Amino acid sequence: MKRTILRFSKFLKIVILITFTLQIFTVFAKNTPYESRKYPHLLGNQAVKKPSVAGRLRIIEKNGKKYLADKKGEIIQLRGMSTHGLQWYGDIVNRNAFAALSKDWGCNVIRLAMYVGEGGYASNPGIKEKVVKGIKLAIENDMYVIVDWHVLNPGDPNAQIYKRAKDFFKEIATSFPNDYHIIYELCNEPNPNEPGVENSLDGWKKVKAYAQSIIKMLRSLGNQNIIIVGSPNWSQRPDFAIQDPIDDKNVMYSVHFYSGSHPVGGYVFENMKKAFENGVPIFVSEWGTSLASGDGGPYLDEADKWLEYLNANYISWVNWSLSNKNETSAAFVPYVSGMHYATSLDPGNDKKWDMKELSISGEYVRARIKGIAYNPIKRDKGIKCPFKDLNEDNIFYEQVVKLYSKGIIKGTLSSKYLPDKNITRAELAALCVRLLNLKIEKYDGRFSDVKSSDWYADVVYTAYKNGLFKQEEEKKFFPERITKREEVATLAIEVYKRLIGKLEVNVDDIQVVDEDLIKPQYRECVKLAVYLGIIDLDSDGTFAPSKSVSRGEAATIFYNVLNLAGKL
Ligand code: IDC
Repeated sequence: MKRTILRFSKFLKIVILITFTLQIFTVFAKNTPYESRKYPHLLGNQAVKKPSVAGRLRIIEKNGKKYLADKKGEIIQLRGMSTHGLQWYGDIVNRNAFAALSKDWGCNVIRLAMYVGEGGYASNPGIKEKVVKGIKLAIENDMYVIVDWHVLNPGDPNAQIYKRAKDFFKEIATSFPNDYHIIYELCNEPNPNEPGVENSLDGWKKVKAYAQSIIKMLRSLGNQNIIIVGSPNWSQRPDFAIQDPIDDKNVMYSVHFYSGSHPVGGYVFENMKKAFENGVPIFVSEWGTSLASGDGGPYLDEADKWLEYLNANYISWVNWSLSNKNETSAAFVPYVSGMHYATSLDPGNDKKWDMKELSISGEYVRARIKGIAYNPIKRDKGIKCPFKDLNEDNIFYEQVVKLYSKGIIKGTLSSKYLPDKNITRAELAALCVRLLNLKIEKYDGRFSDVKSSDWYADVVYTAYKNGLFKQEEEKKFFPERITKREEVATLAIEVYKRLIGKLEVNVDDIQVVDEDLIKPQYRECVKLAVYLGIIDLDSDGTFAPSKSVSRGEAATIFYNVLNLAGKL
């Protein structure tokens, strides 16, 4: 009996031990961020040292590869943010923002993107003061600072518009003689835009000639700072420097990528890897979580893959951008009509930005700079369906609530959405104006059938002013008229085009059974809308162009438009 009890208690002990161990494992697995299992180099930031510790930067060689190193010759990694164009989002250059970026975000570098074209330095040389202030604030806040001469359009850094480059760099270098915080980036992105440089060794030679003359000037002033040089095809060809490098021991070559357009293993990545493995010092001075347009996405999984490689190889990186523009790559929440205000680029005295003020991209990049796990805050929550006549079973529910959450559909007095009611021209005007975030224009009373007191007076006028609707009669808008499928399809394509910039699709091969019934002026857009999946054909392949469109269907159509444009 005693032996059985003994044996039993031993058995019990083992069971308890196993259960306990299993529990520890599950707790551990639950608390282990996915990064440490998939991408071990995304966590931690040991090599991200501040200038007060790391001092003057230089390039060192180790096993045939070149790395950025601190004053002791130890490898260092810079991680930080780039401003957007200073001529547009220059308000970011303020004391509170720089303090927050350094302390709360853990940046040890900031990049000042000084456009030359597009209203930048060439036409507005006063913008230089933003750069000077930015340098001072970066130094005060213990960050390195990249002075970026933002060559973008045109693409040849030797083009006439960039003629003051050397003078500009000379002025900065004389104002801050050999200050080790500063890194000079001589040409953001050489590219083929006229007058441009081609993506070839010849194109590289033009960039190199431009860079060499500025480097020579800087070195003759006794400046030893790190200098970053761009390469053809929007700084995607650092590999040209394998065979044809610039003769200077502190020059690095930039690589720019956008994770939605440039996958790991693709062209840009492979060019970078080849260059790096062949002893070219690489600096990723601009990358984004979006498509190359700056919008769409975000593509965070692909960004993880890139950063894993960069961190594992101590390649420095800087993310685009510190703005509250309504584009995915922007780090701060933008103004969205009816939904939220834009985040201020000044977080306030001794404050930092709240997570809710950061965009998805901003929140993600902050975690990656700090090297902490990315645990996104919940967004879009708390938005309950305000319409009593729409429950989750309704086929339009998801689309209507999503558009409501984005401020595109507003609540109604009756708290009903009336999904089956036909949509009117005025209601469509309101949808499109909000969807495109157009500035609301005050109605001037021009239409005999629109009174200033009508709820839609201003949106109808705004839509008219922005050319969204074709006018049949000069003095009438027909606000209460219901719209046909062919008209809505055409409007949807117009809105889509404005969201993405351009649209090139050949509609010749697209089949619609009742094509002859579509009015000629709508035919192309209807086919496009069908092709893009914005609006569906019936199961028999007909489009039924003259049928009306319900409010639920309209919500779905414009939901599709937003989704396709990467703006949901
Ligand atoms: C983009 C901005 C966008 C602006 C556009 C043109 O995000 O708001 O309208 O420039 O000025 C780059 C450029 C950088 C681009 C960015 C995204 O260096 O200026 O910013 N990008 O398109 N290279 C690849 C992508």
